[in-house]
Amino acid sequence: MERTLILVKPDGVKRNLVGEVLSRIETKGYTIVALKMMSADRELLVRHYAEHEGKPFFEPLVEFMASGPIVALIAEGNRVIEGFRKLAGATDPTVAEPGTIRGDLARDQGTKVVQNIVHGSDSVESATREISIFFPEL
Ligand code: DAT
Ligand code: MG
Repeated sequence: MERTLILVKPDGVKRNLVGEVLSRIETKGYTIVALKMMSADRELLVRHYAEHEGKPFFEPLVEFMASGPIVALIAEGNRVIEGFRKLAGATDPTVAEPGTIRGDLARDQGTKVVQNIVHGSDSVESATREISIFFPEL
């Protein structure tokens, strides 16, 4: 069965949207198989976002993701990687479709990095890599 790494980012936790995000994952029918609230340090975040190193939003992204607690979880189900990306919606919350997490719950805050409530792995390879970063104990 396929697995994906999902994060509720600091903006989602600050705005008390953890329950709303979990509810959308569960209502869709995916199974949450691991879940924790944590503070991500810089070293972990640099590994997680390695593909973006050197981009203008990289430092703001790492700083934002370290700015408060996050919730990390593993969801499981057939095609969950693609399915959660659809639930999350487009990266830019202004153009994310209504009905999606980002389209319904986020907007442009005028910050250097886009704040969009959730992260979801984008491929089987990313999911395996990201799960081992956030859940090394599994
Ligand atoms: P996604 O989270 O949809 O997979 P991504 O992996 O391309 O998007 O980027 C990681 C995060 O970085 C994204 O959720 C928000 C932020 N981001 C992406 N592109 C950006 C940009 N052009 N300007 C500012 N922030 C950006
Ligand atoms: Mg991504």
